[in-house]
Amino acid sequence: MSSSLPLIEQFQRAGQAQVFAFFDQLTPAEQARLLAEAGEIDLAEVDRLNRTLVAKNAGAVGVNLDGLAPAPYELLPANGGDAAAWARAKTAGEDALRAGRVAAFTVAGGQGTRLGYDGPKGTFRVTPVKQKSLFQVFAEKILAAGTRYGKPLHWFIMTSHQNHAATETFFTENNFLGLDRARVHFFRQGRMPAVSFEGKILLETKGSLALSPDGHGGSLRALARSGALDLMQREGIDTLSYFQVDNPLVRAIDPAFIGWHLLHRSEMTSKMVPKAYAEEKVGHFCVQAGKLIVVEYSDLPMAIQREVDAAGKLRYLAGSVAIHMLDRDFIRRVAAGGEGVELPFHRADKKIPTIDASGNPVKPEKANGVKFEMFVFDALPFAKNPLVIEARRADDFSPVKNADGLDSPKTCREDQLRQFARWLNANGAPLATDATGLPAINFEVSPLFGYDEDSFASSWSALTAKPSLTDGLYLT
Ligand code: UD2
Repeated sequence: MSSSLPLIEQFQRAGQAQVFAFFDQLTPAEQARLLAEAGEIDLAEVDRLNRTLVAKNAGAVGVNLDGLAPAPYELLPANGGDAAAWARAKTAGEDALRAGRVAAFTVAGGQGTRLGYDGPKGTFRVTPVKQKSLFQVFAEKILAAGTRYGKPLHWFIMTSHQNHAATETFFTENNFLGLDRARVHFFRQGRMPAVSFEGKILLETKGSLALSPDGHGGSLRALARSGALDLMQREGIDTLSYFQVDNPLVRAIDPAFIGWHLLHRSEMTSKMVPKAYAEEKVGHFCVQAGKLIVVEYSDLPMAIQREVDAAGKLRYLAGSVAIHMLDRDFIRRVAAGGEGVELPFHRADKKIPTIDASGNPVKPEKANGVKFEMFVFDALPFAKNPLVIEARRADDFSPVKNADGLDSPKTCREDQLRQFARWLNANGAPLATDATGLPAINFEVSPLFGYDEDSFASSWSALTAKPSLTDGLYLT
């Protein structure tokens, strides 16, 4: 116990003595656990966040809107972009894939709370016929791209303390979804303590802290800490294709995106899709003081989100759909911090299960404290030559976030069907659809058959006997 005194004293001196209020009532094992959790906490960081984000005089929480303007982006050729430049980018991306310079990276630390799903979100089933999980869809895209370019890809998956073991078990039980297990790498993101509105670190029980994942921005630190960056370096990988676990439509490995990033010598490149409507809940690519930034929907006043130009088009049209290309050495630089390069934390007021002064559990009905999270897009202003390119929503973005309504399993399934139908129609196999492009039949294309227009076209043209397009068809 004597060796633990300094830690307890540090908490007392930092005004956080409540963390150990019940210490004497705990068993030795519980004491050890609490000390281990407390040892994870950077008290100076908590103190700084309390002063800057939590204290009553912390000033206006939120972003400074001075001099904010919409960010420029590379238009798709179909919308007036430079077709030759896109073709050059695609070739450069394909060369990088053949050279094994690219790895896939999925942030999968969040829980499917809004979806009402109990389990790692990546294990949620999304495809129309085979009911494949999100992880299965990504695995097959990564496998197929590796085969196409003759270099199997590495896949990094960031988990959280809550779902790490369950995620690993899922992969083990499912034979790594057909991938070589030596190329699939899991690592846990960091945690941050929640604090009360008075800045006191909250206990979840007498012997444990209220800890939560440090946000997807924590992925940059976690990539460094886990040794993933060193592994990339050893393997000759300098580019990471970043996407979220909730979006099965994503072009996980997109040669043109990779090529734009490399040819532009960009340290971080992002995809935008034009916002579908002003209130859509995505971040906005903006420029401010010469820097590219993303302003989250919750931080941009609705009046600004609704501004239109002379042609009636939304001014802040460029929606961030959380798809990025990251340079390995840039990640290392941001993870190391210092020299003004530091991802900021954001404050989120939440209902945090805790205990009262007598140690009884409290299930709050309204927000009782603050969680701190970092966002990966906050790295953009630190990147050299950052770039935004346009993506087609129909080919890159249909997340599963809510149980019903927008961004639900139903909308995502329908968007997958629309994509499969488009690929068939583009290859001379006409499939009747409604006005939104939704086919009348339920069918599925395995990413192993086609994971984008090009790969689908190659596989389809190689089929000597074309299948009949009927309900339940599964192309693999
Ligand atoms: C995110 C973006 C939003 C838009 C949208 C697109 C933020 C703040 N907002 O909104 O601008 O791009 O996505 O779908 O990012 N995750 C972790 N660890 C964490 C927190 C999240 O791994 O600590 C992962 C999570 O598993 C998921 C992704 O990050 O893959 C997004 O998390 P979210 O569901 O909280 O993001 P959302 O929908 O608020």
